[in-house]
Amino acid sequence: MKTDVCIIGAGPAGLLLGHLLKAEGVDCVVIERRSPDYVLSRIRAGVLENITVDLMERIGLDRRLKAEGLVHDGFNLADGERLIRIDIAGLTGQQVYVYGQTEVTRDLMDACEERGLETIYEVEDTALHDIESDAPYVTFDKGGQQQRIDCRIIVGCDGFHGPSRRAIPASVGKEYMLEYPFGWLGILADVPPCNHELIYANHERGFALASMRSETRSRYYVDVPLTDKADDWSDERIWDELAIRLGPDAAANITRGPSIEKSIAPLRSFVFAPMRHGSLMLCGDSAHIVPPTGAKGLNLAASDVHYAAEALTRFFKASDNDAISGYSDKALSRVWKSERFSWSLTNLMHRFPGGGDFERAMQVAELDYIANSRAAQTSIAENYVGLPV
Ligand code: RFL
Ligand code: PHB
Repeated sequence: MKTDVCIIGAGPAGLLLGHLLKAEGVDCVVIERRSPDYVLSRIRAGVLENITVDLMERIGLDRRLKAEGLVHDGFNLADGERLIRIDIAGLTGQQVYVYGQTEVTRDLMDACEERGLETIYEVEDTALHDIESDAPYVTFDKGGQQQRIDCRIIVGCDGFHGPSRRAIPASVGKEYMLEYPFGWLGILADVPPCNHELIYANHERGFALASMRSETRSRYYVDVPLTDKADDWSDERIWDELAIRLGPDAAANITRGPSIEKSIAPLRSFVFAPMRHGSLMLCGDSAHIVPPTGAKGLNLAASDVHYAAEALTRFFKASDNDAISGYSDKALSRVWKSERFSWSLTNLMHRFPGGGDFERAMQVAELDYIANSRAAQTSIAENYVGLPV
């Protein structure tokens, strides 16, 4: 098989890029290790920045998002005593959409056939070849048969564990990694949210987040030691813990119900640079991970895809070679700013094992500063809605 761009991974980054390239008339094929149902079963992000909404709009796949997504004008930081509301609409003139990553992926997946975006699911043993040449290719197994896709550019949208990043020689790339000493236990339940806006809480027993997917579906998180297993946490235990950590006002409004999903995700900050080597470009989690505090992961994947689609369109439609060589610096400049925001909000809102009185006093001082400073709230708000691309 031959195409211009071979995209590895049909998560949000891969499918979004595929649709954007198709719309520009750039030929591409997407390959994916899992089945469509498996991809849709992964419960992940819930808050969409403008860049993600804009891209869905640009490819004409924003109908359901606009109809069913919840528009949020603000969110809250709880410090054990009060709710500090960050009025993102008032401070930035922008809003965010609460609409699950699963739904974004479903909308992108459903449009593939109609738009002629070829996506090959359930491939095995994906391998990248000759990425330092102008004629790279990808091999994989499908149904027991080896296949090969020849292309001009490979884009690795294959997440943190995929093969693309690893195809770049160690002598060329640098990894920046920070692992946090806790994970987030997430629970999804068909109950109304306890508050109409998100609440991120820093309580002496640990972090909690009250989020949602709709008026009738809630998503909650608590931080837990990395040694805990999801089975250690009965639904009752999670609801009890949320009621304490989120504070009495939110607790009074919590509706309990059976979990329909429960899992623990480790928290890490990770950046791989450069995000392009030869004929290989990286987008999304294949190149970077943020801790979920601040909801940047999916949105950062979308901004990479924005830069990559622009570069690839200029390359294929206007023979502009500089577009591709400039991709990494452009994308990384925004990546590092999102990394900074996610890292600083994680540090502000979590109790770290071994954290002493000084660290805690710094959190108290910072939360008090935020509560009383419009400048501090504006800084948080403009990062939360997403920095310009
Ligand atoms: P994805 O979504 O991981 O998609 C990568 C796709 O590549 C496929 N793949 C391969 N395909 C072919 N051949 C191979 N050898 C392959 N190896 C892998 C995978 O099957 C998959 O379909 O990456 P992408 O598209 O870059 O999108 C990024 C977002 O998914 C990610 O940033 C966020 O979901 C991060 N994240 C969260 N972000 C938030 O903003 N809020 C959250 O609450 C939140 N929760 C999460 C998360 C990420 C998690 N992971 C990765 C473990 C919870 C979890 C559990
Ligand atoms: C979610 O709804 O899953 C969610 C929301 C905000 C975050 C992280 C996750 O910061």
